[in-house]
Amino acid sequence: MEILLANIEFLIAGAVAVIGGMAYYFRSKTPKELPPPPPVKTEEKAPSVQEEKKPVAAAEPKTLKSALAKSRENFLGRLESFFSKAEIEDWEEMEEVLYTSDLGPKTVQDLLDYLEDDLPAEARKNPQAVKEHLINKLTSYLNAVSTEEGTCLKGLDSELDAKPVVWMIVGVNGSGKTTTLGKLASLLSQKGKKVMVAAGDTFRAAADSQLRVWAERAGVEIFSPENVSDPSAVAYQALEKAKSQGYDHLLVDTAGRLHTQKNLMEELRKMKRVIQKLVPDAPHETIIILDANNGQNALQQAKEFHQALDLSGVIFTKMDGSAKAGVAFGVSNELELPIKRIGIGEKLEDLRPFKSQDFVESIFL
Ligand SMILES: Nc1nc2c(ncn2[C@@H]2O[C@H](COP(=O)(O)OP(=O)(O)OP(=O)(O)O)[C@@H](O)[C@H]2O)c(=O)[nH]1
Ligand SMILES: [Mg+2]
Repeated sequence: MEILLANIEFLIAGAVAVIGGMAYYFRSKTPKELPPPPPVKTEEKAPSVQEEKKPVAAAEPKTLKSALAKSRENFLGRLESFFSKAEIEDWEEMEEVLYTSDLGPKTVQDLLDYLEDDLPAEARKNPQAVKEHLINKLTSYLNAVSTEEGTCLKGLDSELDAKPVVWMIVGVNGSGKTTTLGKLASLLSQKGKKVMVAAGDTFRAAADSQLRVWAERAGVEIFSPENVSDPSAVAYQALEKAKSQGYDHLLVDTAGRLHTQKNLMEELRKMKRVIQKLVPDAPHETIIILDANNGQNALQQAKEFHQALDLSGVIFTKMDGSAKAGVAFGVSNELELPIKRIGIGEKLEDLRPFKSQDFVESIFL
């Protein structure tokens, strides 16, 4: 009996010990019961001489080559397997790579016709000869339209005998119209021009405030009447005001629209007609903003907007990070539209002049 009782006592004591141990274990693991971290006394954190904040070096301006790295990889990278061999063995495979690039089918066909006409069959096996001819031809498409005169923005890169110089900025949704317009307004303002921007995007609720931020940043006037929902009316009233108050430039922002939306494209035509009632030779610049990420679709957009509005040029945005910058060759060759600037980032200094040679070298060399 005594032995039995002693065993029971022993078992109870053991169980208590185990339960106690478990309770301690779980308590110690419960986060809310962990002691709070000791308060950090700021005076104790005074930095040593070595730790003192170093002045942050100004970020290096982006280079075109770094911005175009993905397009380079996508274009040249895919062709490199042909160009790096001793001989081009599979011409058709190379054709396929070109057709699946962002040049657009017409430009690829033009290129292939040129290579076949200009290079004897033997030379077409020579990777270096083919590469050289390909690059030269692509460069010639850019050079033909993006000349110094072609890329010139009126009243910014050259003087224009018009007051105000009227700009219409158009394109599909989100391509970068308002941002680019803001950058252009800043550049004009920095040149000492008296600039007004008109909030012709009456469709998107936040459009007005976005344009206002850019106008403030650029130090220019914004025209954004309340309760006017017709974008043509905004453009007309803005132009009346800009004319009567001696503005040098009026930049009209517009709502994004798909090139396939007939009624919205008609709305832009109407805006242009209305502007011309006050200034017959305006708009002096009608620029489509194309997102370089859209590749061949951007080519289609430019085609339709050009048909509707007779564009004066193109600004490609988001060339940084796009793998489809090759579309610039297609736009130049098919539409013969000059590329007036390229956007390689969101900052003002990221709107760069377009230089054919630099562009080609950044992609191919
Ligand atoms: N990385 C990069 N971003 C850009 C560039 N240009 C514009 N963006 C960005 O693209 C986005 C859209 O720009 P918006 O200017 O609002 O485009 P939008 O065409 O006016 O748009 P909607 O008025 O809605 O049709 C914004 O976040 C811009 O900062 C560029 O060159 N590079
Ligand atoms: Mg906008």
